[in-house]
Amino acid sequence: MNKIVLITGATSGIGLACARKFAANGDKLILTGRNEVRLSEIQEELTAQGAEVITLTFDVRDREKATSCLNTLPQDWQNIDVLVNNAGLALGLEPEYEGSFDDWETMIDTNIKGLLTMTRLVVPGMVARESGHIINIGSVAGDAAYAGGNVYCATKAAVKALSDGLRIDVANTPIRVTNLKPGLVETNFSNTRFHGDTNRASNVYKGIKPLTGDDIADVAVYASNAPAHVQIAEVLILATHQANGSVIVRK
Ligand code: NDP
Ligand code: 8X3
Repeated sequence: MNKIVLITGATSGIGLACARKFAANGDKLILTGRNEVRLSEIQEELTAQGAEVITLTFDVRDREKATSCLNTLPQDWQNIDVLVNNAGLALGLEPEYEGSFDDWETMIDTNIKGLLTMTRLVVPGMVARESGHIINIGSVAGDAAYAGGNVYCATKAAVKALSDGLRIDVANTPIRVTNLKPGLVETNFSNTRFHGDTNRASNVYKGIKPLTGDDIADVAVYASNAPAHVQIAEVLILATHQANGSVIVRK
């Protein structure tokens, strides 16, 4: 309780749901994202409910800006207890041999390198304080590739490898590392994937009751609240009629 929680990509979907759930849990929030106006609106919403919130506007791909923003944190906000590496995206669903170089670069730079940047910037303080928790938002997509998922799936497989690697690297400390692997969650994810084609995006969730951002945020808060000797290492969270990244039964 009353931890300092930094969430990347807090302006939408799972990140926003985490902001609301951690705030309701009594935690202090550092909300980061690219959309300054949206961040201010969310800050206003949560402070009206009694939460303490700081916002930082940066793109996780911009290492220098991320570094300088973190350096602006007041002294008593620098001891980040929980890092939620959530910012991420999928772009396209083309076969690997037809994919867009630009889309690949954006996914790799955001989902892998952005996550690594945040980890590199925040975790040394946790190690020095011998306290902390990193919650990475991986995906069922990281367990096995699905048709057209190729590069996105590879980035989420990387999130699993980086979570597992970090867990080994901090095993001699009280720091915990959690990889949350959601399946179908209805957010802005598919709109982004299909470059704003809302019809195509809504078809992704047709005939199945998808997960919500809140469903994932509940697990993140649970992992954070678990007793210090309990490390929720990995959780796969699927919609009930989804069996894996490829098998989705629509009715
Ligand atoms: P949304 O599109 O709703 O939210 C994505 C968030 O990430 C937005 O706040 C977005 O900001 C932010 N973001 C994207 N790129 C950057 C960047 N370069 N720098 C900073 N912020 C960035 O999707 P979700 O909430 O669904 O996605 C959140 C995470 O969950 C992602 O890592 C995704 O891969 C993962 N995930 C999603 C699933 C799903 O089915 N929805 C399932 C499994 C995992 P902006 O608005 O500025 O783009
Ligand atoms: C998002 C879930 O199955 O669309 O990671 O890849 S999926």
